[in-house]
Amino acid sequence: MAAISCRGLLHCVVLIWSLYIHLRQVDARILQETFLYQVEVQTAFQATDVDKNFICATLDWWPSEKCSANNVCPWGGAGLPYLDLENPKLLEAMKELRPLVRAGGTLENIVVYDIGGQLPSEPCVNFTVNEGVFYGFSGGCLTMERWDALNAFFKKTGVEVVFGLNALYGRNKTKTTTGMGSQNVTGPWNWTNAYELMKYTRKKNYAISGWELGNELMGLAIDARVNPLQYSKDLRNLDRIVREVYKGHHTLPLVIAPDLQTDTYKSVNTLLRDHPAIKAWIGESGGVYGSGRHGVSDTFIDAFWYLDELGTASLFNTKVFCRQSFVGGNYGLLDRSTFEPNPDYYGLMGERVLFINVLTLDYISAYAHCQKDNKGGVTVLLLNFSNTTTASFNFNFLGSNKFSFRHEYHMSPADGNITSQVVLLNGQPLAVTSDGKIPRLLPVNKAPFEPISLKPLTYAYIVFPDVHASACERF
Ligand SMILES: *[C@@H]1O[C@H](CO)[C@@H](O)[C@H](O)[C@H]1NC(C)=O
Ligand SMILES: *[C@@H]1O[C@H](CO)[C@@H](O)[C@H](O)[C@H]1NC(C)=O
Ligand SMILES: *[C@@H]1O[C@H](CO)[C@@H](O)[C@H](O)[C@H]1NC(C)=O
Ligand SMILES: *[C@@H]1O[C@H](CO)[C@@H](O)[C@H](O)[C@H]1NC(C)=O
Ligand SMILES: *[C@@H]1O[C@H](CO)[C@@H](O)[C@H](O)[C@H]1NC(C)=O
Ligand SMILES: *[C@@H]1O[C@H](CO)[C@@H](O)[C@H](O)[C@H]1NC(C)=O
Ligand SMILES: CC(=O)N[C@H]1CO[C@H](CO)[C@@H](O)[C@@H]1O
Repeated sequence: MAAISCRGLLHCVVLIWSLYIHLRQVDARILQETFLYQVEVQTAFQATDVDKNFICATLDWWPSEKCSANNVCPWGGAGLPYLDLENPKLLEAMKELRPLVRAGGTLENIVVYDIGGQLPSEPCVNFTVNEGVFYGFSGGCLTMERWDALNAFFKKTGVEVVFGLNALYGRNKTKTTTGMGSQNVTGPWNWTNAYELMKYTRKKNYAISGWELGNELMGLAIDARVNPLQYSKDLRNLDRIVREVYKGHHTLPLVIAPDLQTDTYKSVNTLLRDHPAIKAWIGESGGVYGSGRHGVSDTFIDAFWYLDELGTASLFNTKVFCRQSFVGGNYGLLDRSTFEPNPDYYGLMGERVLFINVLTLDYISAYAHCQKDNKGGVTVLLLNFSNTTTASFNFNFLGSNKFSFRHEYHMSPADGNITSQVVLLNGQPLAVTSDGKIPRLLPVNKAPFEPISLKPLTYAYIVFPDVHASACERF
């Protein structure tokens, strides 16, 4: 639910007045025992904006040998070195969604870049299972042929990319502890290999919009932990080489410090303050730790986590929200063997966020954004967490209340099975066309007097194209 906040006296008066109306309606609702929900959307001013790159998805490094505890190995050929970049369905799905791509993940920390004549001091070999080192794999190599192919793919699909660097390069990766605990690593990051990759990238004119220093190396780190003081020194080196390599370039790529978890990291925070080009953000958010769970994180029901989280994040000034993963593991937006979109792939929310308030929030989540690509329109996402009851909604737009029709996009699972990988839009399955094209999302049109009704455990996008929300007129 969106919190409503007062901005100035006039707004407070409006809000208190509408709250009063609300309370009278609750009264009426209880007395009449109806199930009519009052929804109120503030259209005169916006809550916040999300970044144009808010929707982000990861491409990870895992090889097919990566297995989870229950002996499921969910990566197949979806890792960065192995992904079939020519697959038409993959291309289409990437082109249509155009998320910010975060190329990285746990194994980014150990990958070595093979830059022609500049032989790295660590061997450039494929990943192999090795229980004696961090993350259970040694090796990992990015050849420049593969880097060229990946960048051609990024360019063809029009995505922006941030790349996670090998922050353990030059460090001892031998594991001395067993079990879940992480181990402190000492000594500095050897940045020379990253520097060579960056120079190559600049020379080739590949548009990388951010360079990220390692994956989950602080706080609740996986296997290897770098102390904050050392990390901030490493980050300074990264900042320095980015400035040097991109000297004279029209834009400086971002320098990204991922996964900062608390404000106790004074040195890192000071650095962030002194270097505004360095950003902290949500780098990876898969909902489920360790590659996801087939039958949950790749099915219809996952939307109740993912869309709710996206909605909440958008209200709280999160600039970028990276879904782990675009493809790979059991939490991909695409199925990793067919490259068909999983239900979470489809979405309609825009970039400008509005305040929305639903009376009696039990079981309901609601988010409102300005409609994508249509000035003045509003898109509302409603999720019904109840597995038993259907109810209807009454909309009130504060600031503008005339609309002559609305579009409804009801999302439900195939066969009423919430763990289905097939999502129905208004009762019809969404599936890519035979040539791999993403289906157009077609609404049903409703007149204002027709009730909005949402079945248990389903969600819907309700779009009001002609409500003339003033917060959505200006872009
Ligand atoms: C860092 O790595 C480079 C090769 O990439 C090597 O030549 C150099 O000696 C290393 N530096 C240190 C301090 O180990
Ligand atoms: C490394 O993996 C790539 C891609 O799977 C493969 O083509 C190559 O032959 C492998 N190299 C070695 C030395 O095994
Ligand atoms: C790495 O650390 C392990 C365990 O502390 C140690 O046995 C090994 O000698 C170290 N290797 C190097 C190259 O420093
Ligand atoms: C690892 O470093 C943290 C602080 O960064 C410290 O609290 C902890 O005691 C260290 N662990 C070991 C085994 O040295
Ligand atoms: C609804 O959820 C409750 C609690 O999880 C469960 O006990 C009940 O069986 C579910 N009902 C249906 C119709 O699925
Ligand atoms: C729901 O769909 C999943 C995935 O297709 C399947 O494994 C499961 O058996 C189905 N459940 C029911 C009750 O049909
Ligand atoms: C929008 C909608 O249908 N909401 C229903 C979701 O679940 C709650 C709890 O059962 C119902 O009361 C709502 O009517």
